[in-house]
Amino acid sequence: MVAETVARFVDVRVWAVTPDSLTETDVPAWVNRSAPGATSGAPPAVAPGDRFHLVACLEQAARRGRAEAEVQLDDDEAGLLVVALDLRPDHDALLVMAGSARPARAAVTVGVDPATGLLDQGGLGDRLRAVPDDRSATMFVARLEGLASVVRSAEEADHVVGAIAERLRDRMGDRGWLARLGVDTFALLVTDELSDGEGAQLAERLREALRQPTMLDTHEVELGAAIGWSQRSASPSGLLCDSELALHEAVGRGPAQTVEYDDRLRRRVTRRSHLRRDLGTALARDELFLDFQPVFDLHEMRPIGAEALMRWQHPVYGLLRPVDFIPLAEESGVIADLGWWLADQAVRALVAMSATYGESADFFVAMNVSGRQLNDERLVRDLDRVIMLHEIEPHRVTVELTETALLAGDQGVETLLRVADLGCRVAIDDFGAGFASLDYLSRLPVASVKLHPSFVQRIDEPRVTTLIMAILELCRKVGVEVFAEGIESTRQLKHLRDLGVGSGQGYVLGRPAALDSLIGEKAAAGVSRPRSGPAVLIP
Ligand code: G
Ligand code: G
Ligand code: MN
Repeated sequence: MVAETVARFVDVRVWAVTPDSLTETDVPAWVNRSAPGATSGAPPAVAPGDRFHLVACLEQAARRGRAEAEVQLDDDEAGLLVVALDLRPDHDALLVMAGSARPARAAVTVGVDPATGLLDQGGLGDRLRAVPDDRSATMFVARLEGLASVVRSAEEADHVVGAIAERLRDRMGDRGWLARLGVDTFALLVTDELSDGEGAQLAERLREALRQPTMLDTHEVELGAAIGWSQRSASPSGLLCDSELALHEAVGRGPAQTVEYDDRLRRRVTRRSHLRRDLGTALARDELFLDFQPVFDLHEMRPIGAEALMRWQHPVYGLLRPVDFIPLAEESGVIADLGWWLADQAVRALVAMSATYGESADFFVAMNVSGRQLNDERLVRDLDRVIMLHEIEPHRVTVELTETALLAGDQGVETLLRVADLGCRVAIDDFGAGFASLDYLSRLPVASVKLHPSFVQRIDEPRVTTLIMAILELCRKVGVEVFAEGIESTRQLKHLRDLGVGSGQGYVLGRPAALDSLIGEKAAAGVSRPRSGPAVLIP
């Protein structure tokens, strides 16, 4: 970094190097030997060909004791730069430090974050490269949470970050090199050998130091932090990448998380990025299909409908379930592009199943929609078209959504009203798991709720039984149907029936399965089927 910087400039002059005891062989004649800040005549320019030599000499000097140098760099674009180099023997390389008092057209410091005086990314990179191969290195990267929501201006942000940096220096400065990598991101590079568990402790200390309240105007602000950290990796730049990857993971896991890097994490992240990449073409390659889980009338014990559950037969990773790819499809927006396909497949299956299960004109199909789809006008349009195309009655299509889907945007309620206007049914999935379920019952055109499976799992607990009864009563009064989900035993089934739960689904009644295995290959013709592929997951 120093070498690159020095080489970049048009005119390099070394104003001073201390200590004075350095000899001509340490630092050749192009150095003005007077102390930093002296005003004697300008030193000669260092010829471009000599600049790497200069850097080598300065490094050499630093090996023998702490040295400081002021280097003037004349840049075509930026004008005159004066940087002070702080050279320390224990780190075996150059560190470019804070600015100098020497007047210059533009005083810029290299390697240091001007707002906090901590190292910047370049400075940290220098330190990192200077760590000998046989020396241990641990990198912590911490990101403040919610800085943007507590400050109202760049000045306030600088004030808060400055105060936090000050505390970091006080509390952690003795443990290693501190840097600021972005507006709200700090790093700590430790080059001592850490004992078992010490890394995690340091991460905690770092979080504590960051979390201390800062006065802002008349009130205190306290910020949490996400932390990623990593020990020695194959290359110095790898260490920073690894800890940033761990930080990214920590941020994704929720507030105030700490994640230590390991190779499995990288494999997972790699897998995720492959899946995100491949999602775009999964449909065109015919890799997506729907499984269907029958929904039963619990009293008459006959199927009254089916829930469509998306699957992805990935050419490398094998059969994937929605948890593996739906969140990615939502992030990338691809989920909204799948809307037509999903609705069309679900309704085709509905038609095929009705032919098999026969008599009931009310047999329904339920499809899950995500928050992204609720914020996309195509959902209503696609449903409308698919219903017309296959000439089915709209109430035979149920749109299932979770609370999270509703929280994803403000267009959701509007969309659901239009879905209900079409005549489709709206069901709230995982009912009772969230905190706003009752609010939705009052505001949305809800036809049914699907009890969260935990109610069924814990149905033997008296409080849970009471809760289910209360929900049934409540829903009956507002005309909302109640479905049970995750029914796994006949005992649970009987209990639910006794309580008066009319319909439900679960492994004991029928597992999600490909359409042709439910109704036979012939009847299922016209609906996408799983193609054979690796059944085993390749990590
Ligand atoms: O059986 P399973 O692991 O398939 O389903 C897990 C969850 O994935 C279900 O609770 C459902 O909410 C979600 N899911 C399944 N299929 C779809 C789909 O087509 N779209 C969306 N948005 N979610 C789905
Ligand atoms: O959309 P929803 O989250 O309700 O999707 C239902 C999910 O529950 C699917 O992943 C399905 O595979 C799963 N599932 C269906 N029946 C059972 C069951 O009886 N037990 C368990 N553990 N999971 C089930
Ligand atoms: Mn569902």
